Amino acid sequence: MPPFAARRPTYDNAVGELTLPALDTQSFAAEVAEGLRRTPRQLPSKYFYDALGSSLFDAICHLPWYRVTRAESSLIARYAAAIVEPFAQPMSIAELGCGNGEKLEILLQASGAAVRRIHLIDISAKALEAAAVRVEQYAGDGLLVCEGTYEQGLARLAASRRPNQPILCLFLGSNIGNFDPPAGRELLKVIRRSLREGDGLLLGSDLVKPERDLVLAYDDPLGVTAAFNRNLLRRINDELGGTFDLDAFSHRAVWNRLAGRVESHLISDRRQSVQVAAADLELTLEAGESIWTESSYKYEAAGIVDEGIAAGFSAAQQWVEQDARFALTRFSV
Ligand code: AVI
Repeated sequence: MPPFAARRPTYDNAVGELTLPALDTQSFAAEVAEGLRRTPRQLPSKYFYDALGSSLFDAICHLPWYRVTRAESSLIARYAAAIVEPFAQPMSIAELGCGNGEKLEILLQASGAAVRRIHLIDISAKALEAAAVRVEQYAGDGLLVCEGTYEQGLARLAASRRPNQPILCLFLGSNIGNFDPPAGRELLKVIRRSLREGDGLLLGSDLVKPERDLVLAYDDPLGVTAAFNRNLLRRINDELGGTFDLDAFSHRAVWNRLAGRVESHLISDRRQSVQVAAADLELTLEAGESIWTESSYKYEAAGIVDEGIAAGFSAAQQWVEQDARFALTRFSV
């Protein structure tokens, strides 16, 4: 029995652990084929997070140049009691894209809130395992783990909620920034529709800051973010029979001021042909041609409040870390 399974005493089998099909090999191959045929060529950033990608992301969060995680953690630690204050207790907490669960643990510890149910939703099995081990002791009434997309996790959350137990939904880490604004708006609406009166949403969003800081955050001198980016090609090679030569691609991060996003690219260092067997794909990349792998949108503090209200939430309270320029916004339903 794997150590994770042995350490899950509060698991509620009535709802069950979910491994949902949205991120299976077939979908991965189809999305890779579709993205690489586009102009400009693209790959979906949600596929960064296999076991190695999740570990590389954890390392990014420790880099001095990537301040998102530290800024958000310090806001949560400082304002934990105020964050949970409007919600009737005992409450449930759900985290969309929980990663390793570190920030959720800070909130649970620092707020002292009476929490019955904890719902963990992530596309990375490795991240879910780490998060479950971290927070299971706080889930008086069971831990529900959903390996799937945000939408799948939200549907499961709505279906399995307990009566008279408000839900605080966490969507942290500036994960909203990996959606383009229309898709981000749509996701906020989906979250709002999954919640009821008395519930809340805690949204963490990175803010616009000087270009130099933004580029360093996504192109660090240690090359960890470059490895995180190239790992997507390694994953395609391993899982889809790709022939990408990892040494022949350079990582590039660009601040697109007009669009309000940092773009991450993999630039082909030379003219080269690549095959991806499972995607039935053969392509030729020119020297200097880019594969656009990620967008990280940056917000203005007031703009985030507007987005939440436009999605149907009511009151908002916001805490801003001015030095790193990061905002935590709590919306009520
Ligand atoms: C997970 N996501 C919000 C991170 C971001 O900032 O866009 C992923 C990341 N990519 C490069 N560094 C971090």
